[in-house]
Amino acid sequence: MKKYFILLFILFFCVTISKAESFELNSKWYFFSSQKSIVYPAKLPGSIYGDLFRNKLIVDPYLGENEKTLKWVEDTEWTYVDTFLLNEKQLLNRKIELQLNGVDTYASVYLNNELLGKLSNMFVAYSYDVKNISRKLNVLKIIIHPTPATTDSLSKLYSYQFPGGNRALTRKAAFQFGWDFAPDLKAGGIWKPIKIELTDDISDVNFQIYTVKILDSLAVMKVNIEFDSEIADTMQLKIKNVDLGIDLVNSVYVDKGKNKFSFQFQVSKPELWKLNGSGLPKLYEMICNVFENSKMKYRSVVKFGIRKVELERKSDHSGESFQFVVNGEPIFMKGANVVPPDYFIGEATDSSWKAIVQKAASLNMNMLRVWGGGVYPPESFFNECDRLGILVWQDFMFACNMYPGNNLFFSNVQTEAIQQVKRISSHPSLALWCGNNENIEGWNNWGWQKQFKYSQADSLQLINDYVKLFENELPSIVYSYSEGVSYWPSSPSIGWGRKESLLKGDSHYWGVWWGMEPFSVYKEKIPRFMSEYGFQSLPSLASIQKFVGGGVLDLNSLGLKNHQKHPTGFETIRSYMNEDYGMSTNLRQFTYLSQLLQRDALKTAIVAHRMAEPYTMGSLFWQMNDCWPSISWSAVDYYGRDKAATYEVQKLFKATLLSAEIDSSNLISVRIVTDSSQNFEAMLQIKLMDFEGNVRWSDSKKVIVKSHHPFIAYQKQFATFINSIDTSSNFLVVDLMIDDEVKCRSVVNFCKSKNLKLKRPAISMRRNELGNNKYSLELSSNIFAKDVELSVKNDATSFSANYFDMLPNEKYIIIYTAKEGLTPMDGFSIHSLVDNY
Ligand code: BMA
Repeated sequence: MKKYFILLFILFFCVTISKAESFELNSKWYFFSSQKSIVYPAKLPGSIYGDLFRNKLIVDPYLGENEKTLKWVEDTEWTYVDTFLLNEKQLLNRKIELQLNGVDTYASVYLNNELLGKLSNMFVAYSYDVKNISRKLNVLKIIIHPTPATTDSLSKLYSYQFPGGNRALTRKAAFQFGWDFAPDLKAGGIWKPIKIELTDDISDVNFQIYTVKILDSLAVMKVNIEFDSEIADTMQLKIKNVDLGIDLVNSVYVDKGKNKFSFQFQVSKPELWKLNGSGLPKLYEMICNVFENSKMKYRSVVKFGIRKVELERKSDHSGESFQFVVNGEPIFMKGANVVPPDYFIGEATDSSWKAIVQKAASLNMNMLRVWGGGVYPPESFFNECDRLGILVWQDFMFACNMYPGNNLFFSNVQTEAIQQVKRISSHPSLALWCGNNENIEGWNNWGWQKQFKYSQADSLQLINDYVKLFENELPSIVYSYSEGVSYWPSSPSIGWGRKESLLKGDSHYWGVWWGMEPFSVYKEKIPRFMSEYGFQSLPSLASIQKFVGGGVLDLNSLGLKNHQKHPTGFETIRSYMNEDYGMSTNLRQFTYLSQLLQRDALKTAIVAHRMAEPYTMGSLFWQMNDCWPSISWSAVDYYGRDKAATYEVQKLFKATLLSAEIDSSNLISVRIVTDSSQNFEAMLQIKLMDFEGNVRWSDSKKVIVKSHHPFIAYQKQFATFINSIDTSSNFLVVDLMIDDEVKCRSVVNFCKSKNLKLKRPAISMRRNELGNNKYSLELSSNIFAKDVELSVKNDATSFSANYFDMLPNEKYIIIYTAKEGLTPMDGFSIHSLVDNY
């Protein structure tokens, strides 16, 4: 097959547009269970549980213990039916395509009583040419078969059990089989739109633009255009962007069947796509048209950014680096892990996906990792990442398991991977494809071989299948369809119990939480890139009230307990709490203190990671969001309410970070790191104060803060001071000042919070209305107030700062925005740590 290009620079004239017509089948759907004949309206996209709940056929699965009564739904067969009309003109189209973009998971699809196919992968878009069976009135029927029964029967094909159970056998989101932050209700549904596409000639154009290289004032870009053609002919491929002055036409010979064309173009003085915190993520739009004799056959528009992102791994004296180099500069990645925003994934809206990205940007993050136990996010998520300058670490959807390697499974996965890689890869936000979450860590460290009594032959088979998929097939798909995007086989590459995990690769450090180690261990376990670590907390009381589902609201409430899916979750929180904050006796206290603990854990870790730059080049905590109302590691709960950690993370991920700490020999060290590209001069001011505000000692020092260069800005041996003061009622405050303004602050207590001799502060407040539902609060406390929590009824407000320490007689201005339609100060309250003792 010979393809030839003639590069012409001509302006097009006189075009006839015959763009493919497409429409979604999203109305008039109804559904029923195979045992019952009553039909009910269904919503598409959606979920079986969602439809049952909307029709008042089941109780709310997210409420209290309801989950436990609803398992029958996953064992039932459900049928979805839609009727749609095609007019005579539409029926004349040469091709009528039915596209099923996401069905979860095992399903049989019938159009006008003809079986089109059997579906077995929720991550694959299936399409069928239905020209020959289409009529004016069409009936589309999708039968969704129960997952448990299907995977049970599949398991008979294997002589061994898979470590994560039967979920290994199916291409359904792993977390739907129950996870330590999710319920266990496997029924799926039609989770993505179903469309009819009517076309005359070219059925599909996959149009991608990549950055080949960026030179001083020039960027070289590459265009890939791929499509199926029903005819062989000479055609013109045209790309156009007025702002960039690009108007190129390639004349090509198109074969019947699959065609792929590539060519390059240049952009002079490009405005680069930059990361949140590093500049503006400039996006361009390119129009791609395909013409045959001046007749437009297809039109596609792609947004692209001019940027280079590479995962760089180079041997060094300690092991191997692991850093993302963006437009030639290594950048420290600040971010979190993302789970699907709804357990019933078809119920997740575009705005819920976008909200995750918007939150990340507001928390000064520049990377999100999409965890491999969930789903590949929709376009809305990637578009928002493109728009806000957030890089995406994208796992393939495999987690904490070993997977089969037989032909049927393998080819199913190949289709999935090719489709997803093609769909996602040209987004400027995509930084990395990663094979799986914790599969190789599990295989090497979790004792599966013994637990599942694998013979040598079984083990060999399992690991060979692993290598075949994650070390051969997936990287070769990424290489073929995702130009310039790096691939990493498994996150993490080495388990957290092994010292090599700190020398190379990425690390999931779970010694804190799973290993019950103190938070201070984060300071010792410094890896090259920390892609997971975290600590659980309870969501706010307003959220708990919403999901517990009646009864007495306390720690023993069964409705509350059902939302804690970690086997030792409450005990683990309690044990850390006793250590640092002391016992708590009621739910309110437990909630507040659990949030402080989570904040402390993330603070210790993030400071340690950022101060270790460039040895460590990333810190992604577990986990950004929730898939249901849950007691989990999330920073933002299912209802979108922030936790104490959220506010802290926002400070910790700011460009400049200041940290003051006292070690066991009473040495005070003040460290600073900045992501700012400019060095700057600032003043350090250090004060030792008692809780009444008397300054016992102070010092100051001029410092030069160098870009990306963490350093010890101040150090002092404090042993003599410590011996002469009451450590439980004095504290140190360190401010980084520029032009007399405090830019960063660190408050150091000399003993654990539970041992502080806190007194009840009198906090005064003045409120000013700023308009647009915004208010400013001017707060002041007569004495030191620790971990001040501002709240309103239903948490109907977001505050510019919360869970902060107040120095005696200092003014604090907090801006808050009341949620629309809610009385701003309704139920306003101020608590601080002392109220809990
Ligand atoms: C990590 C994740 C998840 C899990 C989390 C908390 O390892 O990969 O599997 O939910 O730990 O236990």
